[in-house]
Amino acid sequence: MCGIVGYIGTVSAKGLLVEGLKRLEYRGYDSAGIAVMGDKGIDIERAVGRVANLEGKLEGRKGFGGSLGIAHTRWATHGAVTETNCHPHTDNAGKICLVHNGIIENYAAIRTWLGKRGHTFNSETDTEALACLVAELYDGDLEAAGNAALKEVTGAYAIAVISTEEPDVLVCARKGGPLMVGVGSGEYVVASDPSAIVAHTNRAFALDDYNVVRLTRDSIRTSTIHNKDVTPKVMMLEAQLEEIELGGFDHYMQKEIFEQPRALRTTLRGRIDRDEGRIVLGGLLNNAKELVRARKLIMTGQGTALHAGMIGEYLFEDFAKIPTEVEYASEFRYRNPIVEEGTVVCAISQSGETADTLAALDEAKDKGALALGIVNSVGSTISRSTDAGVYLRVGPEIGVASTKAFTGQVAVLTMMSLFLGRRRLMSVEKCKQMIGELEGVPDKIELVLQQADQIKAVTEKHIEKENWLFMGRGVNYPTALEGALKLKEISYIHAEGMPAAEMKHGPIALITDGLPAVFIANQGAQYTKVLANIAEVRARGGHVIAVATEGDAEIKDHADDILWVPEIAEPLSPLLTVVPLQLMAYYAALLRGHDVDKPRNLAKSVTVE
Ligand code: UD2
Ligand code: GLU
Ligand code: MG
Repeated sequence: MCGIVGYIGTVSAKGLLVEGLKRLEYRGYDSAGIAVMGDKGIDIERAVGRVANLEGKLEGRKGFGGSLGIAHTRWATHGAVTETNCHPHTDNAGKICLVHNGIIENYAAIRTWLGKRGHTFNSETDTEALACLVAELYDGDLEAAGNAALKEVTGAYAIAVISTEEPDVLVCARKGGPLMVGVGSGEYVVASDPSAIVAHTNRAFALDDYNVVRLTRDSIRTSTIHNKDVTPKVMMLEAQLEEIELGGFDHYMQKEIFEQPRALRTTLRGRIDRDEGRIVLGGLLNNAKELVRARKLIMTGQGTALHAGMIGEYLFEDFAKIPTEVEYASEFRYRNPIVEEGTVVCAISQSGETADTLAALDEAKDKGALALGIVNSVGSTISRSTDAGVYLRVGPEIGVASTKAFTGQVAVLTMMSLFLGRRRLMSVEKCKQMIGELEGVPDKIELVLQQADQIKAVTEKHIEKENWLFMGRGVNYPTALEGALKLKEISYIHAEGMPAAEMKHGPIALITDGLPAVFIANQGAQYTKVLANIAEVRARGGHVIAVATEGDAEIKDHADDILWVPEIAEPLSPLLTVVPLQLMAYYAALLRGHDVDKPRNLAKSVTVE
């Protein structure tokens, strides 16, 4: 996930590209860079941090007067957030210059092949390998070299590339990553989404997968990477800028809930070996031996990340049979915890900057634990402070209430527990079965999302109620906590989550007529126990909203409202059951008129203890 802008035309490219980057910054914001074709080669500037940092660096610089250029805002997947890893990337000779959105999956093989042909690499990125590959295959025609290179590449990408050998040509291509071409008079603007285009022209077309466009100031050719001509459908862009950045959604939280299927496919991509029934986590390989011998795991985090860790506890104990505990990072840090030999601490954080979690990590490391990170933001402080870890790859999360990072964390914890389980006691068959279930999750989430209107209607029925309860058992007890947290965070409705059996030990006193009680009542080992807990609530006038498995006829006699999720193996079910709860919280905030993306008193990344 990142933003690409390219320009070829008659005016100076610099200002236009920086302006475009600012519009695309929401797509990725760990670093930014720009390249402009000059008389004596390509002018390049790159900076870690926001686009404003790049702008600052450009102020003092000469050059950058050209009217052909490319630019990029990065959300790192391969290599830390450093200036060396920033795009644009060039080949050794500085002949080819390229920006890239996405992942080149076979980049390691490409690098090895290029290494034998004398190429060297400065960065850790997959992108630099592609720049060098284009250079290696270049024979006087940038478009042809691009096509030849892309035929060798697996993965998802959008790219824009220029060459000193053809200073009046811009070539762009896509497979998987979005790319639009704005058609002006004597100028073209390409960008990851229309927000960077509409300021210049409202005529544009979207590039299709495996298509390449070659642009000069007075010509345009669109073709497939196999060199067959394509006639693009140029359309008029009418939407408002703000709308475009959200890609048709009203809020980032809504967008992030709905993009979970795609985000999780990226989380899983390349990490599953179906034939062998194994999980391949490159980030853990160096420590595999230590992990297999681990005697105890401690999951730590705060808020939503802690809830993901609680699900992790079930998974690690079930699949890998490793004793696991979960601790609020803030508590772990200050109670002088006992860390025995063979303890592995897993720090979970979307931003990788959570101060409490970082402090817990330092404490654990001081006491000799192996430290793992489960982090979204590449190169963040926590990812750098850990011995090893696994990145979520769900793309930047902007909505303050975490949604896709939560499912990303649970998916990574699932993979980690299978990774270890298979190396310990788990049979190939069982592991294969769970891998199959995990691969089916993105499609099943899509089915849940299709019920959004119905979930909204159920939420609306209870929107006046000031107190809600969320209950579940087993692996869905943390899901109940997460459902309650989401509702609190953005709708400001008081909600409590708890293990369903705990209710009768006190909270049952709260149940009054019509109190909304959300039960995670999907099919699983404790289903009949959940039904009994439901009966206790209904007997006292509570209104039961059940999250249940499609095809469950029995639940209809027990619940007032039902939100359906597809059937799935129980240990993986939180990945589905949490989705209706995320939507309920979203609609509750909306119906109460709150600012969903900027809830009061909350910040996206909590960097104070
Ligand atoms: C990694 C690399 C990728 C490529 C691939 C080769 C990155 C971001 N990814 O992808 O470029 O080299 O391996 O197989 O560079 N890590 C931590 N703490 C954390 C998260 C990650 O130390 O909180 C480490 C992890 O141990 C690994 C690296 O960061 O060394 C990248 O982790 P990953 O999950 O991206 O690993 P992988 O194999 O998918
Ligand atoms: N894989 C590339 C990198 O890590 C591009 C990431 C992006 O889409 O921003 O640099
Ligand atoms: Mg335990």
